[in-house]
Amino acid sequence: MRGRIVVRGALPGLVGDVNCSDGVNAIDATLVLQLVAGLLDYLSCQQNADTNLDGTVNAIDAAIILQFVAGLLDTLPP
Ligand SMILES: [Ca+2]
Repeated sequence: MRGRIVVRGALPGLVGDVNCSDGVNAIDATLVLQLVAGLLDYLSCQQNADTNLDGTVNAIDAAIILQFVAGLLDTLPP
């Protein structure tokens, strides 16, 4: 589309919502694991994947999402 610049990943989003669904659930954890395993090249809202804000996306972030979904964590980031 001419004359239009779309910048994805620059807007702040809901931490843990890696598929831009406006919610955080086990699907987000699954997507993070698929990214880490190399099954996916990127996530729709990958900027929300670093749930512990340590600068990397790994299985720990998926575990944190699941802990949040299970009610073990009150907030994301924890
Ligand atoms: Ca992280």
